[in-house]
Amino acid sequence: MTYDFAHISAQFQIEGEYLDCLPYGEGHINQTFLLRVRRDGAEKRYILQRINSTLFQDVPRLMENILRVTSFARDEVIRRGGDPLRETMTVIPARDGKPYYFDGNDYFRVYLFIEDAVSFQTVEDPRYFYASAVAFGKFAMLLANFDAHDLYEPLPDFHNTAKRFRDFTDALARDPLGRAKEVQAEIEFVLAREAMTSKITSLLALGDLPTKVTHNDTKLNNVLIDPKTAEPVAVIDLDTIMPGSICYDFGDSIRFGCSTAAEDEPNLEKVHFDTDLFRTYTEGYLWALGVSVTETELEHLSVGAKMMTYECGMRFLTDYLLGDTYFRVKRPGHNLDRARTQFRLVSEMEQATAQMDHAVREIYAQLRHTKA
Ligand code: ADP
Ligand code: GN1
Ligand code: MG
Repeated sequence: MTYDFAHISAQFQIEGEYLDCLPYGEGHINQTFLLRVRRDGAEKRYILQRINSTLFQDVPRLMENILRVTSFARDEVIRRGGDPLRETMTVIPARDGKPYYFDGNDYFRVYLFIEDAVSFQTVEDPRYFYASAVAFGKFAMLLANFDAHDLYEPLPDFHNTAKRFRDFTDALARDPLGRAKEVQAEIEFVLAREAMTSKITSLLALGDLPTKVTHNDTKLNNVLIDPKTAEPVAVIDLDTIMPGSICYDFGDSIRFGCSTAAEDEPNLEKVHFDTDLFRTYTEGYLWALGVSVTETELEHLSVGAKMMTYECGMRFLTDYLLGDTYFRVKRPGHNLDRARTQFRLVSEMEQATAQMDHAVREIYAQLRHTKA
C-alpha cells in the first residue's frame, strides 16, 4: 500500500515544505515513517504513523489516552526542571485540532521527532540497557499519581495470560493450516505451564498487587537513548498504556533485553538468559522507581519476567498456528523462530529463579539503606 504522504502531512499542523516520508523503525504493529520538511532553511523531522486500526478499534479514545498520559507526564517533567519536548512524546495535532487524521480508511498521527536519541534492537552495551531501566522506572515514577482506573483499555486482557492461554488452545483446536503437527514440542511446552497463567491477574484482582499505570510493551526498542552519553531520553510507543502491574513492565523488559540474541534469532544455540543483564536492569529500574515498590511486587518481579516471556512466546506460536495474521513477518517460520527463542529463555529463567530473586532482594536492601 502506498500513501500520498505530502497530502497526509499537509493535514497536520506542520509548517514548511514537504521533503519526504520513508519507512522507519522495527515495530511489529503500526507502520512508522520518518517525515522530513524544510522550514526556515533547516530540516525538521517528525514521526508519522499509520495506526493499526484493525487492532485498535477506537483510535479517538486511544489518542485521548495518549494525550492524557503525556500531558500528565509533561507537567511532572516541568515541575522537576526537565525538558518536556525531549523527555515526553509530543503529539502534533491535525489542522482540525484532533490528535489524528482519518482519511476515510486509515488513521494517521504525528509526533515530534526526538533528535540525538536512538532506540536499540539488542543490548549492544549494558549501559544502554541500564538507561532503558531508568527510563521505564522514571516513567512509572512520573505517573505514580495518575489514577490508573481512569484509563481507557485499548486492548482489554492484554497481559491476561490465562486468556492468552485460552486463545492458544482455541487456535490449536482449529489448527486451520495443519501446522500443529510440526510444533508438538512447543505446544507441549505451553500446555505444561498452564498452572502459572493466572498468578499475577489473580493477585491484581485480590488487590494484593497494586494496580498502576503501566506501559505494557517495555522492550528496549520502545525507549530512546542518547547514544553519546548513554543517558535515557524518553519512553515511546504509548498505545498499550493501561492499568496493570509493574511486574508486567519489568518482566517484558527482561524478556527482550536479557537475551543474548535477537527476539527472532533462528539459531537457538545463540539464545541465553543473561543473569548479569538481569541485575543491571533491576538496579536501574528500582533506583529510578524509588522505594514505592511493595513487598508483593518485589516478590513477583521474577514471576513477571517468566510470565511475560512465556506469554509472548505463546502469542507468537498462536499467530504461527493461525497463519501469521497479527505480528508482521518477514520470512516463513518467522513467528515460530520468535516463539522458540522465548521458550528457550523461559527454560533458562526457570533454572535461574533463585538467583533472580536474590538479586532483587539485595538491590532493594541497598536502595533502602541509601535512601533511608
Ligand atoms: P511500533 O508500535 O510499530 O513498535 P513505535 O512507536 O515503537 O512503533 O515506533 C517505531 C520506531 O520509531 C521506534 O523504535 C523509534 O526508533 C522510532 N520513533 C518513534 N517515535 C519517535 C520519536 N518521537 N522520536 C524519534 N524516534 C521515534
Ligand atoms: C509488539 O509494536 P511492538 O513491536 O512494540 C506487541 C507486543 C509484543 C512485541 C513483541 C500491541 O510490540 O505486545 O511483546 O510486539 N504489541 C502489541 O516484540 O501487540
Ligand atoms: Mg515499538
